[in-house]
Amino acid sequence: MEDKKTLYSAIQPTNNLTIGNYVGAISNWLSLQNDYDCYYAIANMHAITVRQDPAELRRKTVALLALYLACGLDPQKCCFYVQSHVSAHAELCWVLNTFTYVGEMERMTQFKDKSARHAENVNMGLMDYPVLMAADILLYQAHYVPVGEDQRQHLEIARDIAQRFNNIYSPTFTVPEGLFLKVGAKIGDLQDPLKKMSKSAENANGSIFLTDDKDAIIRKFKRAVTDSGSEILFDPENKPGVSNLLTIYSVFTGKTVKEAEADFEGKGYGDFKLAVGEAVADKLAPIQLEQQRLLSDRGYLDNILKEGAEKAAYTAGKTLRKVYKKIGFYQI
Ligand code: ATP
Ligand code: LTN
Repeated sequence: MEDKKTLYSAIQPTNNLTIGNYVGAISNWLSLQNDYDCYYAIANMHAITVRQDPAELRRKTVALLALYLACGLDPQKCCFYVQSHVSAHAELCWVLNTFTYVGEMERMTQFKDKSARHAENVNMGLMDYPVLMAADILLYQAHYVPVGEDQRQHLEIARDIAQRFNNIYSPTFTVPEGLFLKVGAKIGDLQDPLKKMSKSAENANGSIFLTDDKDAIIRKFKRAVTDSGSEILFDPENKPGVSNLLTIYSVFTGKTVKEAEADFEGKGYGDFKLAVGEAVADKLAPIQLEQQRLLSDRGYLDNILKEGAEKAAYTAGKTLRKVYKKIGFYQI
């Protein structure tokens, strides 16, 4: 047990999750939970970098825990906790800020995107987002961080900050590695497959939410853009729409992309889109039911979060104390 490597990841409790989050993050976590010491956080401190309604943020926080469990993540194997319940995150973030350059943060793609989208509220937190994410990861001495492709740049920064600190003092942080899926690390928007499917996209027809019912799912897949030609082949460069749908189909049915292609040999786009929609709807229906069932047992969920916060605070506290000692914070 003791020699398992540590794995860390988190999702923000903003909006409803999309199948992009499911495929890029949660489906990957599921396959890793048996082999690693896993920490899966609910990143509510990251969420407030864009304005949130307080009641909704509270509701979405427990809903996300219920979703983690409904998807099959096991509280016996994983530590689930809410980021704001462990004060070490904010504390280490402050220290790491002094090892991060303003120019580095200004160059982050997500910062540029989000500042353009929320031009009325380009707050310091939005810019500091990657440093808080580095603090999350480094506090747990995580070896691996399974995330979608869009987080690659943030992970690089976390590695840079860790190495910078280790070089100035002495080895303190494990330098984390990203774990990206070969297939599914970037699910495209159904209306614009070159863009990532996003929780906060303007056009809701491009995203399938995990809360969507079967009718909505089938309708959105039927409207999904495909490519010229009529063959159903995996070729992301020339057929981004079809390849995106094949990826989704393969993850939701557990088939390889080759097997998925074979299922649709000689078939038309109409049949194909319907089959993808049905595969997704069939997989999501029991998850949705289980999430609702879990949400009616708030005591059980709160208990998981309480135990999770205790375990997380213990691990994070050890790293934070080491850091405070190395940088010369007076201890009593
Ligand atoms: P928002 O659109 O509100 O910025 P988001 O959809 O990017 O949010 P996050 O909470 O930022 O969601 O990300 C949660 C996880 O889902 C991360 O690991 C991220 O890389 C992954 N992810 C998000 N979108 C996709 C996608 N389209 N394809 C694959 N993985 C994704
Ligand atoms: N920024 C991440 C969510 C996140 C995260 C983390 C992921 C916050 N802290 C630490 C991995 C490790 C995102 O997916 N948008």
